[in-house]
Amino acid sequence: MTLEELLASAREALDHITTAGTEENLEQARVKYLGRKGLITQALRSLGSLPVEVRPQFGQEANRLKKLLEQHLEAAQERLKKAALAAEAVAVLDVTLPGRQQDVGRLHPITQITREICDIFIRMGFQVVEGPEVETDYYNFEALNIPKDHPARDMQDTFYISDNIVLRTHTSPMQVRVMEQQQPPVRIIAPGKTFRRDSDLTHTPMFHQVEGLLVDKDISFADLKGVLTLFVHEMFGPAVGLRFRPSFFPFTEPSAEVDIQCVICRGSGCRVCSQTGWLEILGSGMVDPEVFRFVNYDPEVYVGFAFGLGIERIAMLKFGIDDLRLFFDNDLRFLKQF
Ligand code: 2U9
Repeated sequence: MTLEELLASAREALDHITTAGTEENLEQARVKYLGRKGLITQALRSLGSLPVEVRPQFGQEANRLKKLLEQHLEAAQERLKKAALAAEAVAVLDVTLPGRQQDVGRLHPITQITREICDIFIRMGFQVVEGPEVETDYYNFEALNIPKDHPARDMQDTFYISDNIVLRTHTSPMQVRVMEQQQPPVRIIAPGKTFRRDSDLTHTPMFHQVEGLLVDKDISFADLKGVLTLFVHEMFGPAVGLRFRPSFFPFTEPSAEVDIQCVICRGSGCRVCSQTGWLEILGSGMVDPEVFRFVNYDPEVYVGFAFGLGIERIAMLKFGIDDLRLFFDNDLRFLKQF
């Protein structure tokens, strides 16, 4: 092959490469000129059969042209790939169609209220702890001073997984678990799902609680009243009155239930408060020394108070919802209002 022939081949190759309309055409051009048996490749191979005096120039020229063609080939490949993608996009994407509206989700009202409650206690220095919903009999009952034959076990109508495993009936097992792990001071709240075999207008088999526990030296009932009063005022407003009523729980002694002035009628009496003007929203008390013995806290040194509240009830009062079951029907027309 002469130098002229080589240049003619290269020109022809360049023409094919730059005008190739499809990736297939381009591949044909590559094989024809730059493939193993391609014209340019052959030219380089035939170098040995050329007269010695023309070899260097021919070799140099052939290599330069090979590189040049390879560059053009690469550019053409890129161009055709982009064009193919664009063509595909046009085929599937009609940019004149109106956009699809993206639905924005929101937090379930129970989640919103749980966070609001937790935030109030976090500001008072409490830590949030979460744990298992399936519990042992020991953590759910025994360690909370509720032995096997205790009537409180009936009160709580439990879902049993086996003789010793239950769905927790309150979040109190978490407080026991934390006390097993650390010495006082303890300042925790335990939010979460709880389960009881109960299903009617005012009870669902699954519901939510927040329970709190504070253990330290020199804690008195006045601290309990202070913390819970602040909580009520943060949650329902500083003008809402509250009262502490004696009560009983197996794990606290003395115990008190907390009522707030009815948020619907402001205390004058209505259907929601059964004409009493008061709504029960919290249970509380000083931790029974028996409970401390289970976790090896010295009851002569440490004192504590605990409390519990039902989140659904708080949410119903805050949002003015009159049917508990609405929370769990999953009806977006209801949920979208919060
Ligand atoms: C430990 C010690 C004491 C948690 C408490 C209540 C009172 C209470 C109810 C409120 C409405 C449950 O959801 S509800 O039905 N709870 O009245 N809970 S004191 O006392 C504890 C917890 C853990 C170790």
